[in-house]
Order: sequence, then structure tokens, then C-alpha cells
Amino acid sequence: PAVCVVGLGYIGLPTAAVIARSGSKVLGLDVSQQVVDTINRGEIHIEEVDLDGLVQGVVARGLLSASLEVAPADVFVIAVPTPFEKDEHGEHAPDISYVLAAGRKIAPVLKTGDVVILESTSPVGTTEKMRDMIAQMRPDLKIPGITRETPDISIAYCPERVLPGRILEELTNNDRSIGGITPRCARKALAFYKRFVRGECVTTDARSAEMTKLVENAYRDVNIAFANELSIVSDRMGLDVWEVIRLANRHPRVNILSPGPGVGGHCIAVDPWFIVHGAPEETPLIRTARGVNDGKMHHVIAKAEALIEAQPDARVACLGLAFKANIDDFRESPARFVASRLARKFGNRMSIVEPYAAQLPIEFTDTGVTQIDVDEALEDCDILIVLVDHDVFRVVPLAERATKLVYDTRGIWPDQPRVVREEAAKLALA
Ligand code: SAJ
Repeated sequence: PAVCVVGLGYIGLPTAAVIARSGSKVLGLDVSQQVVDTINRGEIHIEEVDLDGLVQGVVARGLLSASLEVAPADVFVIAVPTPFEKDEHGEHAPDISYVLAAGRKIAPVLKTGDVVILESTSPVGTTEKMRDMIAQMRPDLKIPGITRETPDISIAYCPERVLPGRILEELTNNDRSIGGITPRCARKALAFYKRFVRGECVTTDARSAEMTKLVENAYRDVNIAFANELSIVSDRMGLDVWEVIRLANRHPRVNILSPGPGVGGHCIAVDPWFIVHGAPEETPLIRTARGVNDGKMHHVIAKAEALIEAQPDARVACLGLAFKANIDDFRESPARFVASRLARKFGNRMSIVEPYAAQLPIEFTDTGVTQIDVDEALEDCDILIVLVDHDVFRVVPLAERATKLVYDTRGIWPDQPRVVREEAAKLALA
């Protein structure tokens, strides 16, 4: 089939490329001329393992092209952002305007037999809203869930669940839930995914599939919040949280996740709000977990500040800015937030190590902070604040850091002498 992918971002572009590799002709739509031009040159505007070679190949073979303008296709895949905004009560409200805009864009070219699939993380009911909009714009088409006769088109919701850094692998290997507006819609979408997905494809209704995606990320957020709360409690009690978690996880039915400086990325810190917004009275746990994870950033800042202030002559290195290990994605990163706060206070004696950044982000300009590499940090700095668990940090042997004051928010150096723990206990007592 001819496929049209709407939105060529972190999900849309890899998806378009993988579908093209399976032999379908793919047209990618984006609202940015720059993105369109970049892809048509066979280049990419985002970083993801192996994506550059794949895009170059499918563009060269004429299987993938990009455009600002829609064209007829057999299958439409929508992968546009669904951010949140603060509503009039200051609550986090999902913004589905990009999804509706995508629906508006494709509606004029839809024809009998077409399949429309929404992949964007969306609040429950969004696929139906998009369906209603298409119905309004195309009264000539029989629309599923509205007409009693066999509909002309199929509409389904099928969330992506790929992990940045492993997108290409997970796009093909992960299981997928495919939610149809009707069972027939689900079957049509299933036939499409079967062409390039090796994982199991399970069909359901659209609303259940929408909720499933939100639940997966809220589950992770709540579990990370538990770990983060434990780390704050352990600081208070002068315990090593990593030791406690390691021991607790020996229980056959306990599997505590890892504390960190907070939760970043564009999904785990966002999607839980979509559930809270849909059922505010019934979601105290999910809401609190969000608060705990955001609060962890401030705990880390306060603890790091106390440590640095207690050593007025020491040089400080913050290790890592990315939102998680081994990727070069700095958007919504707690590490970056913590480092920028510390930079404003201690800029002239602070450095940052981030091997995945060619240069420091804009907010570090004029703070006095310099970018150095791991070796320089180990030579020149007395205090090391570990904010990201990049492998390049993890492999530093004890001998090279034994004399440092280390605040390890990711638990990458379990053998480090526990100076900060004692420091923290003193602060807690004070
Ligand atoms: N984190 C911790 N402790 C942990 C695990 C993660 O602090 O034990 C932090 C990370 O450092 C990071 C944040 O949480 O700041 C999120 O990282 P992540 O690796 O958990 O997730 P993402 O945002 O990269 O991708 C998630 C994945 N969802 C789940 O694992 C349930 C991915 O499968 C989804 O496709 C993606 O969200 C998405 O697009 O929704």
C-alpha cells in the first residue's frame, strides 16, 4: 500500500523509514520546510541509533519522500506531538490540537478503503474526536461507528511504545495493541502492522488502546516515584538507598526501580497527567507520584548545594545533562535542570561533563561554567555530582575517584566511600 506518515519527529520519522524498508512507498508530511528538505536530501534532523543510514537508503531508493502537502494514500499514520498545557485552573490539560490538525489535513484526500491510524499518545476518546471531525469534513464517506452499513474507511488507535536509543529495534520487535473504532477497523490496521512488526499484535477497541498507553507510562512513573521517595527517606536516615534496594530486590516478588535526579523525557513525565485530567478525583496516587518525581529534582539541588557550599575552595564537576543514560537527548532533562540551577550559583568553580553534547545548552552561557571531559574532571575537580548514568562514567575505576567527594544520584559507583551519605546525615540532623 501507499502510506502517508503525518509528523516526522522522533516517532514519525523512524516509523516512516521502517515502513519504507518493508517495501511500501511512503510520503512523510511535516509542517517544517527545513525538516522536509533535510529528509529529501537523505539526511535526518534527529539523533537515533542507525536511523541516518536507514533514511539515506530508503530515500535513495525512492521509497521515502517528504512534503508539506498531503497526497492520496491507502494508509495514513499520524504521529504528531500531544503536549500538555496548563488550563484555567492551573491543571495539566492535554493539547490534542496537532492530532485534530492532522485529521483535518488528511480528510480531503481520504477515499474508500483507506485506513487511518493514530499513534500519538492521546487522552482517552481522542481517536473518536478525530473520527467525528473527519465525519464532519467528509459527509460523502461512510464513517465507522457512525454508519450502520459497511464503512468506507477504517480508523484505529495504535500507540508506539519504543524506547529512545532503541527505536528501530523496538519498532519491529515490540508487541503492539491495536484499538479499532470497530473490530473491523482493528483488523484492517492489524493487516497493515503485520507487514513490518515482528512482535505480537493484539487487537482491542480504540479507547482501551488509548488508556493502555497512558497506563504503561504512569506505571513506570509511579514505580520510579517509589524509588525516589525511598532515596529521600534514606538520606534522612543516613542509609544507602542503593544497598537497601539491592537487598530488597532479592525478594522474589519485589523489583524496585532506580532512584535518580527526577524523571525526564517527553512521555513518562507527561502521560500520567492525561489520566489525572480525565479522572481528577480518582487519581491521588498518580498525581502524587508526579509530585514526588518533580520534587526529587529540588531535593538533589538542595543536597548538592549543601555539599558544594561546605567546600568553598573545591572545584565541582556535574556528570551528565541527558535525560537518561547513553543518549544525546537533553529535552525535559532533570540532570540539565539541576546542573543549570547549580551553574547559576557556583558557575565560576563548576564544570560539566557531557560527552553526548557538542556544546553546552544555551542556559549555561555567561554562567562561567566550562565543558570538560571525564579525564579532566577526574584530574581537576574535587566534587563530582553524578546526574546521568552514562556508561563512560560508570566504568571509571574506584582508584581514580576514591579521594573525591561524590554525590551519586544514579548509584553508578556502589564502591565509592560513603562521604556524602555521612554529610547528608549531618545535614538532616542539623
Ligand atoms: N528513570 C529513573 N529510574 C528508573 C528508570 C527511569 O529515574 O529506574 C528515569 C530516566 O532517567 C528518565 C525517565 O525516568 O529520566 C524516563 O526514562 P525511561 O527509560 O523510563 O523512559 P523513556 O521516556 O525513554 O521511554 C518511555 C518508555 N515507557 C516505558 O518504559 C513504560 C517507552 O517504552 C515509551 O515508548 C516511551 O516512554 C514513550 O514514548 O511513551
